[in-house]
Amino acid sequence: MAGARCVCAFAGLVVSTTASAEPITTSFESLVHGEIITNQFSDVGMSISAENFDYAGAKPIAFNSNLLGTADPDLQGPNWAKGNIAPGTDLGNLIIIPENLTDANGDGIVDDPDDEGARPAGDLKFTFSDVMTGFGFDVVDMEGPVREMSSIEFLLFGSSVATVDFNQFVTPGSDFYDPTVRFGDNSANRIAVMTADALGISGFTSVVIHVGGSGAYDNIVVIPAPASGLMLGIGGLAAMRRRRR
Ligand SMILES: [Ca+2]
Ligand SMILES: [Ca+2]
Ligand SMILES: [Ca+2]
Ligand SMILES: [Ca+2]
Repeated sequence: MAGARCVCAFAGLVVSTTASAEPITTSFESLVHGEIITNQFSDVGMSISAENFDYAGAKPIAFNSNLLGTADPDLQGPNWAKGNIAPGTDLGNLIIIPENLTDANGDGIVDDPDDEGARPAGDLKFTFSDVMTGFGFDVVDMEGPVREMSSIEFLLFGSSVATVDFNQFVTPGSDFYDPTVRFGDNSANRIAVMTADALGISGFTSVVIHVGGSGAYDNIVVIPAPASGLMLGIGGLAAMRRRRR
C-alpha cells in the first residue's frame, strides 16, 4: 500500500506542473544538415510532415543556417538582412520543404538541401498528440506575404477551426499585427505565440503552414492545453480522498 500512496502523491505533484501548460520550444538542433524528419520529435508529442506541390514524396528536412556555400544563400545566417530577429542571432538548424531528396552517397542524409521556391511551395504540417492552445514560430527568408500568400491553418481533430494569413503580421489593425516584423530576402522573424483565445477557438491538434514560396521555419513553440493536467488532477484528488477514508 505504501507504493500506491507514493503513486498518488506523484499524481498530485504532476497537477501543479502540467496544469501551468508551459510552452514547449523545438529548435531542431539535434538534427544535421539534410536530415529527413520522421519521428525525431515524438518525445514532445509532435510529428512533422510536408507536401511539395511540385515534388511528390517530399519530406521536411533540416537546413543548417550556419553553413556557407549552401544551395540557398538566402537561408544562411546569422547576419540576417532584416526582420525582428537581430543580426548575429544563431538559429542553427531550420526546417524546410525540400525541392529534392537526392542522396547520391547513400548516407541517408540529403546531400544538398534547398527549399522549394515555387509559389506556392507546399504545406508544412505539425500534428500533436494532445490538444494545444498556442503556437508560435520563426520564419526565415519569407520574401513577401502579399506575393507569396502564405497562411497558417489550425485544425482540431481534422476540422479546420481558424486560419491566419501572413499578411496579418504586417498589416496595422489586424489581430496579429506585429510592427517589428519585416519580411524580405534573407529576413528572419519571430512570430509571437498565437493563443487559442486570440484565435477564438478552444484549441487545436494540428497546424498547417501553407507555404506560399521559399522559406524556412524554426523554434516551433506550442502550449499544451491544461486539460491533461486537469484529468490527472481529478484522478489525484480522487486517490487522495480514497486514501483519507
Ligand atoms: Ca534552430
Ligand atoms: Ca547523402
Ligand atoms: Ca531555394
Ligand atoms: Ca529568398
